[in-house]
Amino acid sequence: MAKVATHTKSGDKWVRSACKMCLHGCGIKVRVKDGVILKIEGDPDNANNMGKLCPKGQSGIMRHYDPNRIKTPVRRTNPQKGPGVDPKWEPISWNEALDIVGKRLKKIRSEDPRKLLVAINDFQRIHLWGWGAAFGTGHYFNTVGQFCGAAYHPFCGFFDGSFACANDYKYCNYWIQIGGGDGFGAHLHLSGSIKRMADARVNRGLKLIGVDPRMASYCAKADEWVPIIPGTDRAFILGMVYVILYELDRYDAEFIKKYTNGPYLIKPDGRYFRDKETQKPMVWDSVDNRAKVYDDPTIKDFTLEGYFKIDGIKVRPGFQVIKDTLKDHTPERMSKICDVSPGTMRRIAREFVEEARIGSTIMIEGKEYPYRPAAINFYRGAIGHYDGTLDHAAIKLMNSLVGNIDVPGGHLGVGLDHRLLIVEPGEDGMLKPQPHILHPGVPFAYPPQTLQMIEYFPMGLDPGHLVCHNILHPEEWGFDFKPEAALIFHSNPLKNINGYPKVLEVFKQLEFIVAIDILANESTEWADIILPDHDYLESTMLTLCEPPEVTGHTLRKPVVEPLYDSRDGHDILTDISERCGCLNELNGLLNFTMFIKPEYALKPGRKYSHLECIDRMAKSIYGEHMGLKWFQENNNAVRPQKPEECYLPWKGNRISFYHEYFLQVAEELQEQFRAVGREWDTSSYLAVPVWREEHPLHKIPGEYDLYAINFKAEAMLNHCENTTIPWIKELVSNIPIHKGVLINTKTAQAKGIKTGDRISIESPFGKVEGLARVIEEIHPRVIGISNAITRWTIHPVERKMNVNFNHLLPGNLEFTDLASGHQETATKVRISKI
Ligand SMILES: Nc1nc2c(c(=O)[nH]1)N[C@H]1C(S)=C(S)[C@@H](COP(=O)(O)OP(=O)(O)OC[C@H]3O[C@@H](n4cnc5c(=O)[nH]c(N)nc54)[C@H](O)[C@@H]3O)O[C@H]1N2
Ligand SMILES: Nc1nc2c(c(=O)[nH]1)N[C@H]1C(S)=C(S)[C@@H](COP(=O)(O)OP(=O)(O)OC[C@H]3O[C@@H](n4cnc5c(=O)[nH]c(N)nc54)[C@H](O)[C@@H]3O)O[C@H]1N2
Ligand code: SF4
Ligand SMILES: [Mo]
Repeated sequence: MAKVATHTKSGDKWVRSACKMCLHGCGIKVRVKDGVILKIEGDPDNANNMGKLCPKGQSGIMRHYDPNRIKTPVRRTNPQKGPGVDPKWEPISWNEALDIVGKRLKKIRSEDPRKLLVAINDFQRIHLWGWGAAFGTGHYFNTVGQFCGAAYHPFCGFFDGSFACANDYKYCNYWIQIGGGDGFGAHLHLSGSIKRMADARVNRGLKLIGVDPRMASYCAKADEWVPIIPGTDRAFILGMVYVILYELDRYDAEFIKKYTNGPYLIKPDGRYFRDKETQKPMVWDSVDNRAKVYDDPTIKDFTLEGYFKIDGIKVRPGFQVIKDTLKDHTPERMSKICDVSPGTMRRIAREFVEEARIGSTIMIEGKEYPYRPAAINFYRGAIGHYDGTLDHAAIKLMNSLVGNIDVPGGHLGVGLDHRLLIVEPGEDGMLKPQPHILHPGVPFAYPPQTLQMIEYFPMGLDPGHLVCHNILHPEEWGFDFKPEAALIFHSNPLKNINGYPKVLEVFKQLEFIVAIDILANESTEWADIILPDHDYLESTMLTLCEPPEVTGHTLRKPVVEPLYDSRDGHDILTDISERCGCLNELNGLLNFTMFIKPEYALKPGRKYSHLECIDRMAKSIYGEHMGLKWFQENNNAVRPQKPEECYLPWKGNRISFYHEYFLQVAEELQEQFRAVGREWDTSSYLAVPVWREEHPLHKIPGEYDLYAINFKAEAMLNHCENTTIPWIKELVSNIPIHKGVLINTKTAQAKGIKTGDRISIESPFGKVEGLARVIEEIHPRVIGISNAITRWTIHPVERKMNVNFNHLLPGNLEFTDLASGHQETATKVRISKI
């Protein structure tokens, strides 16, 4: 690859750094002349994005020079607060601002730290997310997790020690994509994945099937678009699993026997049948025709199918349990739920199995691996639902059936960071479940200490959408405190948490809000004090966040001097910590969250700058010679993952095929609730994913005749926080899907609605208004709302279309996946012309 020139002939320079216009930190080179940024391009010497840069990355220059940036610390002078109310901020000095914040938070900390809500969300500074724990509070006041990853990350960690997952761009030939923009519009490392996907399609003719209620960009470019009813993807998948098990009878038996617990014998109660003496799970050896412990070296063949009676107990292999459980999930029955025809399910299932080439192998760097070039990829749309854990489990099941998990061409685990997949031996010959890669699991407590009740989601991520409900209804779970202040850092809870009326009420009740941001947004507009952060072109951080295919950090570094009187957000938080008396706790936290080794550990009683912390982090990960200075000179340590890092990485431990572990966790949870005399529904903690009729989305009364979905999976959008950038505004203003509420032609005709009509959209939980946009490319029973029309901030560039989707969602426990904390992200609505 060509080396990036650091100086051009004219004397101006190109500086290498990392992008932060979304979380993924692509390598960039920035042209700077006389201290002014002229252009941002992708860095061809960064193996992550290979010189590519998406529209968001291109537009960073306009974010940097946005005249509306917060330029100094400011204090609110308008005591009135509300959506669109001018805060009348006045500049104050850093010392004064920090003193006000420090004094207020110190008081709260000494009285009851749980009275502070914390919303810290910067994915490129994940090490700061736990700051609340250092302060003494565990509340998670936002929705990162429950809107997108709650039914995703913990399950990935449980399943194969990963944090995320993606199909293998290098070898996959048949790619089913469900409710996620990978390779086209969003999700993991867009700039690189677009290139990888394009290469796969052009060079290998990769076939793509897109499954989405609307024709998202990945569906428009796919070989086939399968429109589907929201929240029913599991029915579609299980219909195909039925075809594989009962009609095609073709699956990768060798993979299931060798690498999973599919052959472990299961008792009628769903739990492992164990050897009396050793307590090890047993399997059936079909050659010797008897049960043996799973690791008995004399096993000649692991049985997957059949029924056995041992000591009077009826047992069957996990595989057989799955097969039996799904015997009524016929394509005909599933079709009635998801509205995909049985014929389509049968055809796609057949193609999938054929393309998976079960039994074939491939040589990579001298080692032979199974070769399974067909896989299902997915994200938020597929699993962002009540029972999202079961949605995820169904997809993993179909992938596992063809043996494509973590093998060339298949469905690969993606790590959160340089640790890649966390592979440790667990119990019973299994890989150790790692559901808590973001932060350690929170022990059971009653009453709960966190307003999101993470104590009750041992296999989940913080359901931040429960915070506001619990503040407003403390009696339901016995909360004996009331938050009075919030610290908001790189976050927009008022805009992003569902159940908007509840969130609004909480904002009204908060007495004091401090924000660390670069701009005003719907939430920071309510702040009493704003402390301006440097932006990404002025600051330093080592970044690496859920990269498919590669690993290694890239250094973000200042390419110009800060434009204004801002400071690095990390240092601001350190100063606040010192003033409110939790500096030692912060240092302890950072040692853990920045992977700092004992020899570089931050010590109590001292303040460390973010640069010192980054230096210690780099040395801890890469060795003494690769500290901050090395990265300042060399920019990145990104390299392709080695085959042994991503293929068959489990070091002899089996992965879960039959999820006995979930039954175990549910039993423990039930015991804990029984002990405190409360009830909790664990009926969705299942070892086998099934379609469950008790889905509150589909039970919303028939007068709400349409489903409503929301999407952000478009290359130019980062959530929608960047619609305040003129280039992005221009782009979205010219693309029809961001011009109004998407309604199918037939549906619009039946309701007498035309493009441009003002319509009301009403769910059982809230009502909004918007302009209709009539299109063909959406399921007739669904309306679609782009995130780009959902905002109302005071920023002068924003379009303020304010079709606030989160107003339509309930923000409560009833619409929450109790196995993961994921909220139901779709709803049902009725619409009418105004
Ligand atoms: N470009 C870009 N990349 C991003 C982000 C970004 O904002 N922009 N954000 C990052 C973050 S935090 C996240 S969470 C991810 C989000 O990445 P994605 O999951 O890709 O994004 P979404 O747009 O939320 O949802 C994806 C798709 O799901 C569809 N969908 C909605 N409901 C359903 C359903 O019930 N079934 C099916 N099959 N599809 C459904 C929507 O129409 C949409 O096309 O991307 C990350 N990367
Ligand atoms: N309706 C609806 N709601 C959603 C979603 C959806 O698809 N639809 N998606 C959900 C998902 S998946 C997620 S992850 C969450 C995301 O929720 P948030 O994490 O709240 O995400 P953003 O809206 O990107 O808000 C981040 C804010 O950070 C600020 N910011 C930007 N750059 C910097 C910086 O350099 N320093 C500092 N200090 N601040 C900065 C900006 O003001 C921006 O508004 O939202 C969820 N909410
Ligand atoms: S994918 Fe994200 S990090 Fe990469 S260029 Fe685009 S906005 Fe920047
Ligand atoms: Mo997200």
